[in-house]
Amino acid sequence: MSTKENVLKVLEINKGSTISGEELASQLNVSRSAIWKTIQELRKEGYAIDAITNKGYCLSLGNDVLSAQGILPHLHFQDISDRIFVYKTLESTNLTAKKMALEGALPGSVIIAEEQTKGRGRMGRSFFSPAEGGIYMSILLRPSLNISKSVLITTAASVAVCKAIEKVTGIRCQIKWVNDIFFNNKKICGILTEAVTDFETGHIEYIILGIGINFNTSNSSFPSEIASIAGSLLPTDENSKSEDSCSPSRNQLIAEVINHVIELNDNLESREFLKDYKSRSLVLGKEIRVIQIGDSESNLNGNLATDATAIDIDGDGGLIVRYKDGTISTLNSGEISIRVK
Ligand code: BT5
Repeated sequence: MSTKENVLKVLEINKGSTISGEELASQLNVSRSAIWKTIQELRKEGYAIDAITNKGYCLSLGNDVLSAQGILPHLHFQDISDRIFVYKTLESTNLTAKKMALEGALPGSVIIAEEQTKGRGRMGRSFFSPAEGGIYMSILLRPSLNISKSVLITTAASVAVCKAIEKVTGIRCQIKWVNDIFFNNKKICGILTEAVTDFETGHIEYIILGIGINFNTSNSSFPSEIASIAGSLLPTDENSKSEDSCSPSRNQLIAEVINHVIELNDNLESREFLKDYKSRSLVLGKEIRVIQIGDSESNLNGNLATDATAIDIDGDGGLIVRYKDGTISTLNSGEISIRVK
């Protein structure tokens, strides 16, 4: 680790408390002037570090720059501590994760960006990923079950994200089948699960679990096309943006998402999380409209857009629906969208 990473690590562990330059220097076995230089560099990168006369340096509790060092103190699985990669800007964390997987990255690797320039949704849609206030992350997982059960992975991930959000913020979110997380009737998170296949064998090597969360994205920043549907977990307006030092941090939430995803992924077969999934469902018991891919979403009267009632979630995360003619069917494909009416 570089001196900068080491200094940041010690400051993150002591976040909110002061640590003297002398102590930092002796802990890290470098000179005090090296510490001073490093602190200046970190400040330039946006870290809120106070220098308190005769006491030392203090990373402010309100500091929320994303970093591996900020995530690690909250991570339960220290065996992946060297697989957390944080970037300022990426086209798409899923895309980078895919490249890294093909270059041999280990399972449990997590790719995080402060901003995405080409954030991806399902079926070629885009995910708005501005630089401030969002969380964009992709986790590389080894599939522990047949790919035909891939909906189950997205299902488990939705529950993992909801549990992490609840732990860090106290907010209870709801899930719209299959991959959208809602708070106050607004979409605050989307999940995109993709597979990396071995070219020669056709075997699925990795699942890339992409998660985008509007954490404290300013409501006024959403582009007009999604302004009425998108929301933020900790809704902020430029005027009311909280500087509260006790507010939860993105680093903390990222760590909890990783903790919960790994825990649930290791126990997918038990399907215990389905109970939680159902209790958070926004669609069960509701009238919905089922839209098949290829069907224009702007033309909902096309043949493939059908009205139904959502009646249950099956053991593999599929949505069981009853159509108007009484036919019962299970929706499994990721190539289907639903609208709650
Ligand atoms: C999703 O697709 O919601 C999956 C989004 C996954 C994003 C993560 S970020 C990290 C990783 N890297 C990536 O490149 N992607 C993943 P879908 O269900 O297709 O929803 C997309 C639709 O949601 C868009 O067509 C918009 O209507 C809406 N939308 C776009 N950006 C949004 C945002 N920031 N918040 C809420 N809704 C949004």
